[in-house]
Amino acid sequence: MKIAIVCYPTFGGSGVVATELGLELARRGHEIHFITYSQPVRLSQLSPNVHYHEVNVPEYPLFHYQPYELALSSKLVDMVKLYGIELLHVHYAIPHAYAAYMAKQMLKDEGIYVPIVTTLHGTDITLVGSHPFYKPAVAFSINKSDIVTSVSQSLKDDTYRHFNIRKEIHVIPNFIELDKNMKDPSISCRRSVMANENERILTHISNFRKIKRIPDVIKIFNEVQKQLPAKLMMVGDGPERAKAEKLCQKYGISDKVIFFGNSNEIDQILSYTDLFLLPSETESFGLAALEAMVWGIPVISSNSGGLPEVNFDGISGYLSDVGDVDAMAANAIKILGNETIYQKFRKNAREVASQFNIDKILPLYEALYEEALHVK
Ligand code: GMT
Repeated sequence: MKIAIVCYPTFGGSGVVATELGLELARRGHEIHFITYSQPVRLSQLSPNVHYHEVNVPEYPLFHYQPYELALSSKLVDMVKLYGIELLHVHYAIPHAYAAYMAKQMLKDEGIYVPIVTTLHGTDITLVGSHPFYKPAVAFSINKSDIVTSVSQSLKDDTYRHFNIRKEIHVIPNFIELDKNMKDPSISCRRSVMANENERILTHISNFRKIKRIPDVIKIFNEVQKQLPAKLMMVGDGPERAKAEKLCQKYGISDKVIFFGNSNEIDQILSYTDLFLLPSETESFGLAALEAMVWGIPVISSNSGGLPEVNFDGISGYLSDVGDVDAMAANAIKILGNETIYQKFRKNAREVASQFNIDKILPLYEALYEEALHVK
């Protein structure tokens, strides 16, 4: 199939999922066209079946806001015509599903039919999309998509709760490539650079937005490091970072916490991590937790949104109520404080992660693509 993938190219989970999906589809022989405003972060190597088309939005002083949707829908029309693209798979409803619908209508006018598959990722529904300023347009574009998927049952339920959706929503969980990380020869253990031999390494990875509850990460770590020697790796960047750095100063633990900023060395950092922290207010899925679990890293998370669908309580880690820092710290110490328990959680985390292997998930998308091509 010739498939266009539209996504946010930045460090967000939706862009990562879209990119990894496109790359795997290309490996399986599909022709993939990434269409977005800059090269997706994980799209470092272009393979024979992968194309990347940049959406340019010309700056014009009259426009207070540059019209990205317009530029994107025009680009989609041009690329469909030029490459004979058969299907548009858009990740994140805003504004991608909306722009895809416009492109579809323009193409229809020229006698070209191209179906739309929309994947909902979370904040497009729970945070931004349900805002009254966007809600009618988001509901409209979901209803006008030919196929709609969501990355968890929890997000599916939220979507039906927030919007008047008449379409069936198919749950297709996010995925990982179980063996890819392990095979990467560039990954060598540089644990000693980060921590002493006797110190446990805890890691948090996110975009440091309020919804991630970054102060909770610091508070949990502060409690843990009082009980056992430990270091905290903070990976990512965003509005809550400065607050987190101040909190570390306040607790007198600045020398035990490393702020990496956005990093392309996630796998390296995870390769020497002992425990992953994700105390978010909500997560539609929690891809970062899954990426940690592949490395056999137990996860301490909140029990909100889709997290219980990824991190299994008492098996791959522990889940607690949002904001219950004490319980999260106690669970972290329980896992890290006993080697036998710790090894059991490590094994379980990897086993749970294997349920999300790309081999199992990708055919679900392919089946829906086939269905979309036949709905006309
Ligand atoms: O977590 C974010 O703020 C980024 C956001 C995104 O759109 O990239 O992540 C969402 O999509 C990811 C991939 O499907 C999910 O793993 C995240 O849980 C989800 N974030 C939220 O629901 C807050």
